[in-house]
Amino acid sequence: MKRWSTLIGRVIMLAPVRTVSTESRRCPMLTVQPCRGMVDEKFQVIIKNLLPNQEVTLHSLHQSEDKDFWEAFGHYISDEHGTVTVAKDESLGGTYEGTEQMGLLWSLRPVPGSRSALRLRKMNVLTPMVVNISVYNGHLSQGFSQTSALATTVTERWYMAPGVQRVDIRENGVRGTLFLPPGPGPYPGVLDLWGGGGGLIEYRSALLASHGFACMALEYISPGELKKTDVDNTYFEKAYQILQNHPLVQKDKMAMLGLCFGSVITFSMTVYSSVIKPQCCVCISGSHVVPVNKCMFEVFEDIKKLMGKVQENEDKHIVTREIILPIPSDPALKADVGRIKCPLLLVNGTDDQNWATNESAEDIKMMMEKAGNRHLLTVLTYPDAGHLIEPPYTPHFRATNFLLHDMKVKVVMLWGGQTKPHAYAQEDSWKKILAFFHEHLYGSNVKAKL
Ligand SMILES: *[C@@H]1O[C@H](CO)[C@@H](O)[C@H](O)[C@H]1NC(C)=O
Ligand SMILES: *[C@@H]1O[C@H](CO)[C@@H](O)[C@H](O)[C@H]1NC(C)=O
Ligand SMILES: CC(=O)N[C@H]1CO[C@H](CO)[C@@H](O)[C@@H]1O
Repeated sequence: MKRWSTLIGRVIMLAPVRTVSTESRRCPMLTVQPCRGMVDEKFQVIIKNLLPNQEVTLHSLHQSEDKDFWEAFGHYISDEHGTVTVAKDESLGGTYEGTEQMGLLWSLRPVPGSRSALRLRKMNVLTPMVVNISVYNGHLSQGFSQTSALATTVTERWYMAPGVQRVDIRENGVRGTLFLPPGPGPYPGVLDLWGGGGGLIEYRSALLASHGFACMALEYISPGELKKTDVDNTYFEKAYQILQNHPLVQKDKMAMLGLCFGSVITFSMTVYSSVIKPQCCVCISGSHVVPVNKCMFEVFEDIKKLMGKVQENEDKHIVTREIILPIPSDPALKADVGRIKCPLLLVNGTDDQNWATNESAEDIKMMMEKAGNRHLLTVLTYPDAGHLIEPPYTPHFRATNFLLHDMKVKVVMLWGGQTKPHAYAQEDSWKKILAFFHEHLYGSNVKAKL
């Protein structure tokens, strides 16, 4: 008896399904390939089995290590076969528009109602960035969490390739993390410096190790505190030597990479140090003004004196690009880049609101021209890119919270840039940075693997 009634129940429940439109027989198929990949690797997102000309929204969702939710989305219309191919089809609206294969990542932003002025940064590179990609019926712009998706795929984005080793460095007072590519080596070495925000930021080094470079992320400003006894020139020299003397590093294939304040140090060390003699340097959003012949504490004291030149825009965001303007003509106030003896790659964005990188690049070019080493300089200029030119597909942050060192003041710093051109700058410059390192450290013109 029981079996029969169950069966009848089933038949009744199934019956209407047979008679309704074809729509309910369709089960959209969403694929993301590779679903586990490197952060600088493109993925292919394809939706199949939709109705022809069906409006759908592709949505990405990420929960950061700080537990904030970030999302991006694009509006699509399927083709006559019921397919959407993100690499070929246009997003008609959303957080990005146009044919943008990686828009679901570079246009990520905090979901409405989040804390303000956030920046997304991966602190633990031993775990991947997890991004859920979903497809929704219709063109939605909000309410994703209350709507059920037609399909979802969980993707992983890694900074550390399989086999890359992460080594803590606490030696001679130096604080850093070394990333070693898989295999016996030896490898060229890259010393990697981030900017004035301080802390130990590992993700770019992990990614460079994934591309075959022994890369050391160096902490040189402890967040929130600077002491007179802190870091001076010898600190960077010690760090450079630790990397250079590592058994898996090729002593005569060394490079420095800096962003913002890290660039200031790169210029200064390359020009003045008798220990730091790299084969090439990359400076992103940097300047040769503010020579670091002083300890970090004194440099920040100097910068504080320039605070009168700091501006606030209508949104109360801090704009610091003016503080080194006009570029001083007094050679004592800037690193003498005419003495640089190795190839130098500068990366700048024309909408940098944090540092006068436009003008610095011009001045560097002039100084090198005069000194006869202009042939060593390559400048990549990106229209409408901001200050924070990071690895590919990192979301664009126009303004974020920032702690002014030693003043214990939290401000919102304006970095600048427009999202789409900034994303382009990140993708293009990364390829060229890798190619530059390959050329000058591996001695070949091997196209960087991307
Ligand atoms: C992503 O999807 C997985 C599997 O469904 C789920 O466990 C996880 O909570 C989702 N992540 C977010 C941020 O919603
Ligand atoms: C940088 O230079 C370009 C071209 O000269 C200019 O349009 C742009 O406004 C400059 N950027 C800033 C932030 O001043
Ligand atoms: C040295 C150099 O090429 N500097 C460039 C930096 O960006 C501005 C804005 O596009 C250019 O005008 C400069 O030539």
